[in-house]
Amino acid sequence: MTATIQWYPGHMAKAMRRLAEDLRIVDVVIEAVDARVPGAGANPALERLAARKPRLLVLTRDDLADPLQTEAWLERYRAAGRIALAVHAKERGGAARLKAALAALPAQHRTARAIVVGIPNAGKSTLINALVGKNVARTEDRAGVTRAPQWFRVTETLELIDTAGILVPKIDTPEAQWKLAMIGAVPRARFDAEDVVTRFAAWARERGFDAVPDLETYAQSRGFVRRGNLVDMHNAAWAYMKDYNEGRFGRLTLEAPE
Ligand SMILES: Nc1nc2c(ncn2[C@@H]2O[C@H](COP(=O)(O)OP(=O)(O)OP(=O)(O)O)[C@@H](O)[C@H]2O)c(=O)[nH]1
Ligand SMILES: [Mg+2]
Repeated sequence: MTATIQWYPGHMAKAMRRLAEDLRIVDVVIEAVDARVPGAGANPALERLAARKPRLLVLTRDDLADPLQTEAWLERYRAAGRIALAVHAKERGGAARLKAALAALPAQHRTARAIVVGIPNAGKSTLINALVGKNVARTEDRAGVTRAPQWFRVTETLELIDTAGILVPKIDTPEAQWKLAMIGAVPRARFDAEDVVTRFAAWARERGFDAVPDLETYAQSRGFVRRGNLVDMHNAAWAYMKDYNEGRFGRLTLEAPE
């Protein structure tokens, strides 16, 4: 059950300390946040750790998020004086806009060292690949792919450090918990997929998102039925999450700006 999830594995505490060190030696901070969960998917510790650095906030997975919600979030960031953009990092256009946003930062930061930070699976390594223009950093759709910080040269004048995703030590609400699990930010061994999917489907039903099936219906229709007509809810739940993360139920943002 979600309530018993242990959210903060030991290596994340270590990564957090390492992040504080790395932040000291960089000129620019690129913060990757999944556009579907911009609230719970941000790391509030950055406000303190990176307060004095120029920061670029990148809403990732623009292609999977609701465009109106993304616009609302971007407006909110801009109102707060932050530089923010949304990208589909696997598209050429996304990479170009990201480069333009970096180039538009104050001149002294263009010849620079930049760090890419964010929660697990936010798309940090994919942003690096987009900036470098080839697949130099390993990416995969699960939390905890990048384990140790790694430097990459983007241009003669720009170096980037990719970092391991870090979850906040305490995730306040059950809503934030299932949402972060749903987008793949929580290591798979640390939550119950059936529980997470059930909460997601209930959330979608409340909002009238008809393209989102409940788990039982999904399991039946996708043939997750075992001998004796038993429904294999466990494997169905994992397939369901994968489908959501590939946009099969439409572009759904899980949090609106307050
Ligand atoms: N659809 C879509 N998928 C994306 C986008 N950006 C990244 N991904 C996918 O999201 C998954 C995770 O991306 P990564 O770059 O490995 O994420 P990360 O933040 O480096 O993850 P960790 O190293 O585990 O913390 C990969 O399967 C990427 O292909 C995007 O803009 N759109
Ligand atoms: Mg990574």
